[in-house]
Amino acid sequence: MNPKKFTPAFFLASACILGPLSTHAAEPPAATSPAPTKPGNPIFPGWYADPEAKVFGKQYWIYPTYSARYEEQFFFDAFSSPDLVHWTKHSRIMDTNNITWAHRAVWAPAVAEKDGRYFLFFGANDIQKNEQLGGIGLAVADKPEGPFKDYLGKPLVDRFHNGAQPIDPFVFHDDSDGQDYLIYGGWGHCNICRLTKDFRGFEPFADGTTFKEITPKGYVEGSVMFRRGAKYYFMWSEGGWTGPNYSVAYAMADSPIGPFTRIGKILQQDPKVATGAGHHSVIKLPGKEEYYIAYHRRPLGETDGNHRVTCIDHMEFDAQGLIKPVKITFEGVTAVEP
Ligand code: FUB
Repeated sequence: MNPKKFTPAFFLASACILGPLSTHAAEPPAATSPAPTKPGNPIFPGWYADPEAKVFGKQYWIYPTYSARYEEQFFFDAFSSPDLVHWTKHSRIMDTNNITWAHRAVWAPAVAEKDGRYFLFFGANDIQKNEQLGGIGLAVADKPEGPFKDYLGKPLVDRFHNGAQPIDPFVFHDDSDGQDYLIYGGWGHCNICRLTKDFRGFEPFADGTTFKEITPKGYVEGSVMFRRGAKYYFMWSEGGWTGPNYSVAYAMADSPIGPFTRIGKILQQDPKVATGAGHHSVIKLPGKEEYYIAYHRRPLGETDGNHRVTCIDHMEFDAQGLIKPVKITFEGVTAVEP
């Protein structure tokens, strides 16, 4: 399917309107309208959650979960932008037609570029116990827009370790030593694993463990890690994802394996803007100390747990390196090239 472009005027007009999945765009702006410089939140139409935001070359990419009934979650769409304002939809970059073991609840992608290829980690099937088929899978493509095909022919993580449901993968590349880590886990437990160079499996830590638990207090799911200076920031979602209190908290440590002590919440609902703000990712502008947070939230007054929309706002640090509470907005951010 051809990519579909979205104009910011649509979002400025509709940002405050509560409604179901929108498939129709507003009239294009008149020729005399000033060029829009902000996308408004949400940044594109549709029910999309768990946004994984990346910069690949001169493009921003967002890989979200299609937020619907589990049986309808058998594919991923992606969105690209040159400036965080104008977004193009890439439909069905991966679907379970070519992932034999995955059939439902395809969730929360994480995408990593390695040696010119793009690896998409995802959760599938929402397994409840080890006897079920599913877990965290891996697909690969030659381009960020796919098409992504099964890489392993089976899940990469196919069972519970340390109580962690195998969902919500995140790939952390530590540029201090070149090691790639898979960090993942639902049901209140988080594991970190050292990925092998070919991403086909794991190699143990020095102490012999492969699935190392790093769960901080309050952790529910949706892990994110990045390094800023010498500090490792670990972020996660708290609360129930269908409710208003879903939120994001964080910790800092001197190593990717912690120990991580919860510092506080930095993203949550705002009664004037939206509820259930959580499951995020972080964009850093290459070469600059400028950060953005991509996250999902629920429109005010909405009670359907699946009505989650993708938004971007600024994320800032104080002089001590602590993350300041994020102000969630309808306006979004100003156009900026990566
Ligand atoms: O979107 C499905 C699930 O909801 C994700 O895996 C969780 O993190 C929550 O956002």
